[in-house]
Order: sequence, then structure tokens, then C-alpha cells
Amino acid sequence: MVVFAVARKDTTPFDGQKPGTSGLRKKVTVFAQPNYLHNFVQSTFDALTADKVKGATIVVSGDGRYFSKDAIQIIIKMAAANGVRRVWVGQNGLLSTPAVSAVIRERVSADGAKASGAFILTASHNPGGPHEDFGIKYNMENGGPAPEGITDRIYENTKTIKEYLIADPPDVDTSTIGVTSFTGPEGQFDVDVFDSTTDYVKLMKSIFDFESIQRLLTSPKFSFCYDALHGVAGIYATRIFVEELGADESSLINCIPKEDFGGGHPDPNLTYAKELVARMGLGKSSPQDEPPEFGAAADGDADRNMILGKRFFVTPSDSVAIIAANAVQSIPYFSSGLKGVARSMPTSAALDVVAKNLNLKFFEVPTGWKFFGNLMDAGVCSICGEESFGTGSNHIREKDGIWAVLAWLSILAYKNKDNLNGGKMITVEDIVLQHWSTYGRHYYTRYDYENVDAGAAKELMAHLVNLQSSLADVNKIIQGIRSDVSKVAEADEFEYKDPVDGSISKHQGIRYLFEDGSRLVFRLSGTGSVGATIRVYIEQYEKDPAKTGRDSQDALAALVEVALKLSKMQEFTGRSAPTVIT
Ligand code: VG1
Ligand code: CO
Repeated sequence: MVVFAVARKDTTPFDGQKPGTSGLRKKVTVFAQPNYLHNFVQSTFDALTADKVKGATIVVSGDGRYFSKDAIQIIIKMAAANGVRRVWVGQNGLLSTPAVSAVIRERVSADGAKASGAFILTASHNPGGPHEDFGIKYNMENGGPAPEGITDRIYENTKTIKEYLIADPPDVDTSTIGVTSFTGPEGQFDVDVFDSTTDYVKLMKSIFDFESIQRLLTSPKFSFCYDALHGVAGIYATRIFVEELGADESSLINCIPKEDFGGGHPDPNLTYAKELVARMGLGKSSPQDEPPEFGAAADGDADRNMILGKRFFVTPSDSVAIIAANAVQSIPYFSSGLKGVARSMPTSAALDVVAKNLNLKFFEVPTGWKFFGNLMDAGVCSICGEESFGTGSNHIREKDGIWAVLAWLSILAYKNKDNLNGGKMITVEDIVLQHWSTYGRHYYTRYDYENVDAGAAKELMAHLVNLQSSLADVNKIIQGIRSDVSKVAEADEFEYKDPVDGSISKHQGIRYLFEDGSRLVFRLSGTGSVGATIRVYIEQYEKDPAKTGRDSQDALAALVEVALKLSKMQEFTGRSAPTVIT
């Protein structure tokens, strides 16, 4: 066995190593500076209790973006030096974020050990490559992102760090499955490279009825297209949709993971998933072939999903509501009922209406998946989602892009079980229209202003908070902008008290709540790597079934105008249009 030595290296703090909504995300050029990654990793080890490090098993993997290979070798050496007993690495360093969560929760080593946590290497939906983003986050024993108590401690450590520990074993070949063992001052240390898909596929098979999905996917009356945008979802899509469920290989596009995502933006929305959008007949020009019945896309680390029907877009807020409304009949895992449902604050209230109708416990949490975990651990939440193309359930503690697609396929399979051999197929669009006619429709849009000046963004937010001191004044301004919108009934900054551990999160978004149920929400993104991104969330509820079929941007035009003028968007940022509209 190769013997390694451990060294203590002097270092000095870097500014700005504060984890955001989902870990630390910076340009590769920042991460590649000497000691930058090392400082963050040591600060993380030091923020954990000793039993989670000494003698523990940890996972290290990610979406395979540029710089991941270097980062994995560094983290392995630092783990060895900090007394970790064993590191699990997905083959080629690849594991989707949901697969990491599954591995932490489900995988057991030959000697019965389970993982106590994971370093996930991804900047998710942000582009990758030598001049783009890298990211790192730590997940805990329950498979979910570290809570704020831990990320705050990590950040504090990064401000005072003086040294880190690193060992000198040779690099491990992560392309070959197998265990490599070393001996260090504290005994044996193993690096176990394993198949990236096995644990995850096993979990999916325990949740869904693969046979009924296979009947749908292989039926001549159904067609399917999945776009991984060159992210890590590609390896799971190939294994699950093609090898397990019999879909044709030609139904997968961009399913070979690439370090730079083929130069694209691995964000599954109508702007960035261009190829899929065109194939589904939603682009500007009509496609050459008849579009497939069902389309879906994932982000870089495969925790997000976009769901499309033929020439039809399903908003993520509607998607989670529709999954919740249909889960018990369509998905075996939920057949005994749902424990409750939850959404992030800016997500539309479509899920609230389902919860009310089905008499389910309901929770509204701040943006970011970490807040759902406590509810799930406490057994009060089964299905949850965010407007940002994130949907998931208590099978793991991350959002799960492939799970969401399997959930939709299950609903389609259930509704069409008698139609595959004759009869008219029920489409994605039919399901959504039926949902609106039962529950009403939440018109919804999000405007993103990416990479604006950070100072200007702060001023805009401060302006919106100041306005909240007088509702009468706000209403006067709004009526001056558009007299045809309803009145603001309440305006505040969203604050959340976790019902499980009592912790309080403040300043989680500025809200304007209107008398007719409409909402305007303003937030600063916590996942960008340069400048600031302002997000504006605009929502309006329509109960009248005769009025649920309008074009969404038309229906929301008045509220959009109010949002942009009330916030003085152009004055503060100089932007006359958003970067992305979803
Ligand atoms: C964004 C989304 C949020 C999501 C987060 C991480 O955060 O709005 O809903 O949980 O990204 O998703 P922010 O702070 O930029 O608004 V992922 O797929 O980037 O890990
Ligand atoms: Co992601």
C-alpha cells in the first residue's frame, strides 16, 4: 500500500467565500488561484463536528464541469490529511446533485459504512469552461445542502484561516471503477470509484412503475425528447430512458456531458434550451418534423427540469401543483397519500390551491432547497417545488430533474393506460388545461436582470423597502402607473421561521401582495458569480375558467408595467429589458 505523509500549509484568507443560495460559485480563474479551493475545503472540514470527518466516509463528485478533475484530486488529498477514512467518487468524477443525495442516503460499503456528507462540485445552471463558473457546496448526512448554521460557520472560518492540511498520495485514476488504498499517519485511507448511475437508478425503480412508463415510451402513439444540455443528466438519461425504459436513442439530445456544456448555458428554460424548444414547436420557425408529444430538459447538475408538451410550455409552478394533484393515483411511492406539500415563496400559489382542495399540510419557505429538508426529515412534506425549474420529493433532499420527468411520464402513462391500443391520447396540454379548469390558473412570469451593477441593485432593493412604509403612498403611485390593477393589501420582506428547528431567516425577498391575490416579488440572486442579478416575479390568479386561456405575457402586461415602474428598474440599472424572461 502506498504510504502518504501529511503537511500543514500556511495560508491567508480570501474575501468573499460566503456560500450563496447553493454553495460557493466563482469564476474558474478565481477558484484556480493558489490555496483558494483549499481554504474553502479546510474551512468546511473545520465547520463540521469531528465525527463527520475523522474516520468518516465522504462523497466527492459533481457535474464534470471544467476544473472538476483538479478539484477532486485536491479534495481527496485534503480529506486524507484531515483523517477521513474513505472517499467515494462517481466514475469520471460524475454524479448529479440528486444522485449525490441518493448515494449519501442509500449507499452502503462492504463493511457497512455510510457517507456522512459530500462535496458537490457544480455551479449548476451557470456556464462552464476556463473563463466560466465553478462551484462547490457541502451536503450533510441527510443528503441535503448544509443548513445556514453550517454555511455561516464555513464563512466565518474562511475569514480567519491560517493553515490547511494536505497529504501527498499520488493522483487517483477516477476513470476506472475500483478501490485504491493508501496508508497515512492515522491508518488506512481508501478512494472508491463506483458507477455513477447504479444507486440512483435503483432508487427510481423503487418509486415509479417502470413497466407502465415503458409501455408509454415504446408505444407508437407517443414520442419523447430529452435534452441534457451537455450536463451530467446525460448519463442518467441514457441509462434510464433508453436502457431501462426502451426509448429510442434518437430521443436524447446533448446527452454527452462536456466540461464546457458545449459552450452553452446549461439552464433548462425557453431561452437557453434552444434546440429542444425548436423541436417541440415552440421556437419562432416551425420545425421540419411533427414535434414530439413530450419534451424535457435538465440543467448542468441535473437537479432542474423543464417540462414541455407539443407546442406547449408547462410553468414550473404549475408542474409541481399538477404532480401533487396526480401523485397518489399515478406514482406507487405516493400511493398511501401525501404527508404535505411545500413551495418556495416566489413560486406561484398554484400548489396552495391543490393543498387546500386535497386538505394537505402546506408550507411556504425561502428560496433554496435547504429549507425543504427539515420539513421532509420531520415527515410533514412529500412533494415540493420552486418556480426556478426545481421539483422534487422526500425520496432525497435535493430537487431532482430526472425524477420530475419520470413523475410526468407516470401521470401520462396512468391517464393513457386505456388509450395505448385505441382511443385518443391525453396530452400534456390536456392535463394542464384540465388542471386550470379545476383549480384556476396562476398566470406567472419571472424577469431576470443578470449581471447588473451590484451597487445599483442594492439601491433598487432599498428603494422598494422604503416604499413599503406607507401603503397609501404605494397605492397612489401604482394607481398613477395603471389604474386597472387591484390595490396592494400588504407589503413586506419575507421572513421565515422554520417550524421544525425554530431558526429564523430574514430578508428573503420583497413582496407586494394585492387584494385580488396578485403578487410582485423582488429578490437578489444568490447564485451568480459576478455583479448582481435582480429577479422580479409576477403573478396573477384567474379563477374564471372562461379566462384561463389567455397568453401569459398579455395577461400580465399591466402588472409587469407596475413592477418595472414601481421599482424604477431602468433608472437604477440602465436596463430597458430583462436578460431572460421565463
Ligand atoms: C436560484 C433559484 C433558486 C434555486 C437556486 C439553486 O437561486 O432562484 O430557486 O434553488 O438557484 O438552483 P437564486 O438565489 O439565484 O435566485 V441550482 O439548480 O443553481 O443549484
Ligand atoms: Co442545478
